[in-house]
Amino acid sequence: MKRIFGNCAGLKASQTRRLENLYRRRVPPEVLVTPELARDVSLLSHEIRRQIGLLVNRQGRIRFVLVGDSKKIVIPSTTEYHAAPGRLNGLRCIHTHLNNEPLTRDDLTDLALLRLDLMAAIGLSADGLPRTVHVAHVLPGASERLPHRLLPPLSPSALNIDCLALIQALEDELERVVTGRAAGAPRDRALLVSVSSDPRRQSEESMAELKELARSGGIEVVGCVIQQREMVDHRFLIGRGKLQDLTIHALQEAATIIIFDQELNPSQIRSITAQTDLKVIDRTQLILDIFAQRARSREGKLQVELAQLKYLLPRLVGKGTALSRLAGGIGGRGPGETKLEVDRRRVRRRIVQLEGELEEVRRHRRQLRAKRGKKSVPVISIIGYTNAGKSTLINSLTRSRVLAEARLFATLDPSSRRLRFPKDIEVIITDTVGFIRNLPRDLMVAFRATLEELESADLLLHVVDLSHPRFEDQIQAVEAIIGDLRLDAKACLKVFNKRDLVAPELAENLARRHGAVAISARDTSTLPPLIQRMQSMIAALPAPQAASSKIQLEVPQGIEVDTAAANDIT
Ligand SMILES: Nc1nc2c(ncn2[C@@H]2O[C@H](COP(=O)(O)OP(=O)(O)OP(=O)(O)O)[C@@H](O)[C@H]2O)c(=O)[nH]1
Ligand SMILES: [Mg+2]
Repeated sequence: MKRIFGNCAGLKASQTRRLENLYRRRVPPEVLVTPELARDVSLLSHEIRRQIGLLVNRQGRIRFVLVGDSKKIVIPSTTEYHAAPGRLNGLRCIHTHLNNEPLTRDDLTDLALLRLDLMAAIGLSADGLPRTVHVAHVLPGASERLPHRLLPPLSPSALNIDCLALIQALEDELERVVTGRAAGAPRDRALLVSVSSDPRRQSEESMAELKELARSGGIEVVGCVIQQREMVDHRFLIGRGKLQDLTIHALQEAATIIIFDQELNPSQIRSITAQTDLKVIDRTQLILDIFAQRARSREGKLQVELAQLKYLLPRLVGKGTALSRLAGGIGGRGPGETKLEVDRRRVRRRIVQLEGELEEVRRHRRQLRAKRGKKSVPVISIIGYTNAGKSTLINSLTRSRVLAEARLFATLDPSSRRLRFPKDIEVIITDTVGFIRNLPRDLMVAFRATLEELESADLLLHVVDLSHPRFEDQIQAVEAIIGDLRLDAKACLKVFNKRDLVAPELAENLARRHGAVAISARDTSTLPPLIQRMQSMIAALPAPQAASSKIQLEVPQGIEVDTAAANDIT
């Protein structure tokens, strides 16, 4: 005996039996519903004053019999009929409308959200017989909010529309739209969402950065939604209605992932995933995933994996699709090189193991630093917001080729170069991972080995992208992190980069106001004033560094950087 879904309370035994018997009926696959079945369902629905619904598969079998109330019907979550991207879910819904109403907004929302093959309402006449049949189907590639098309109302005697052919045509069209939009690339297509009570401008700027992050992560951004709310819905973060709109928006754009600008807690991720049926991640996870893509050295990989596992651990509860989506991250990349273990116990064990290995790395690095310290070669560390031009600068200074790219977090692994100032002054200059506003805590902790390198710096070069509209906020974000790392007592020189993109007087004024040197890292002819400042700052350092390095203060003509020594020393 098959179960009846919905509101059966108060029905007579004979009525329940008639409902159950509906499971035995068959519908020829090519017709919407037979006139006899339409009539029987209508009369029963009229008798119990409740809507009755049938979910029929493509073989014409009735898979679900539903009972609602006089106004609506609720479709159970048909997880076994999950629609793959570019497909429909294989079920058509045929239900009764007691007063011959047309399809409602709820009906059309169900059609789109559940990706039903078709949605039909049999409108009843006053005597309970079928009067008009309203049919709608999804409309592939539509751009309005509810992507559907209503067919002209059908008479109950003319229900032999060729459903299968129609459904097949729809699927072909859907698939064409999806693959057409995805241009054959298996890249993730993201809808970006920001929900906050911040001022609009702030949300927009933050969204712009999220977009850059997504782009750097190899994700195609198909839409951005900013919602400002006084009160934030704790379960979904975003209001229910808005979430439904979002789901439909995502369907239309064939999005595969939703990325939130705000940090989501584990239960928010789960409920939004369940509701939208899409991969859901937040800004933190996006950054972690980018790091995972970029890490090249063993140390970098260990650190990223540790950060990812620490982020995931509290989010690992139960099993199911939400979990596997969570673990997948962007493009299904697991942490580091190893496939993510979703078993919490194993995750914990792995965390302990990684921490041990990283401790080993740190010890090794401490020894190296100690050795370097004895030789007393001054160390200059380049720091700054991601994409400020740090790697470009080290390349220009040392004529080497550290990867520099117009994407966020191009550099993860630190690299050091020898740099010889004019007249034999030698320093070590290091390039390192870029900073970002709200750097995820787990990352800060995991990257301790890398960041500790900064402790041995004698001078920090804080590179700033002067052409960025929010460069002052970026300076602040970097200074906050320097404070967190307890490096604020170190000598620090601000380097205002990309001055070629800014009006010359403005660059000079800003630099003067901030005590910075304005340069263009791409253009070596702009570097001499910087080299001069670095030299004098190194010279001014307290002993023993300054004493033991052969610093020359005067700048010789035609400053040249020793290229022979520009070799990687790590
Ligand atoms: N116009 C202009 N572009 C620059 C200048 N310096 C760097 N860039 C560009 O800015 C982008 C980022 O440069 P990178 O050197 O990779 O920046 P980074 O600070 O190392 O970035 P991450 O390693 O990602 O944190 C690249 O496309 C560079 O070509 C400059 O002086 N002028
Ligand atoms: Mg870099």
